[in-house]
Amino acid sequence: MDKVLEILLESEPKFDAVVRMLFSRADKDGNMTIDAEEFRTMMFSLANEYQLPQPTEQDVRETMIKVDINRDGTIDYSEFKKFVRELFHKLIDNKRKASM
Ligand SMILES: [Ca+2]
Ligand SMILES: [Ca+2]
Repeated sequence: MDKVLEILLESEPKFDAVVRMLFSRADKDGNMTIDAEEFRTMMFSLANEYQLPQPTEQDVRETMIKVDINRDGTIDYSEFKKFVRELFHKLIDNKRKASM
């Protein structure tokens, strides 16, 4: 799986396609922003999908604050893209550490 993530990070069009897919999946009401509740749902489903430890409610709140760069209380596409990039880097690092 880490190889797939590395390939995605190397290819901007591929990465963008994945970010778009994740964004539209997280944006349940389709208003092109991810609010706190949508973000929370997404954090839990990502943890399931990538076999990560389930985040706590506090993790979710703290992550939301970090991701919401302009502090308008919602996550827009560019904020989301930065978040996914960091998340993928973190997943790759975790994998590397686990295999050492
Ligand atoms: Ca929304
Ligand atoms: Ca924002």
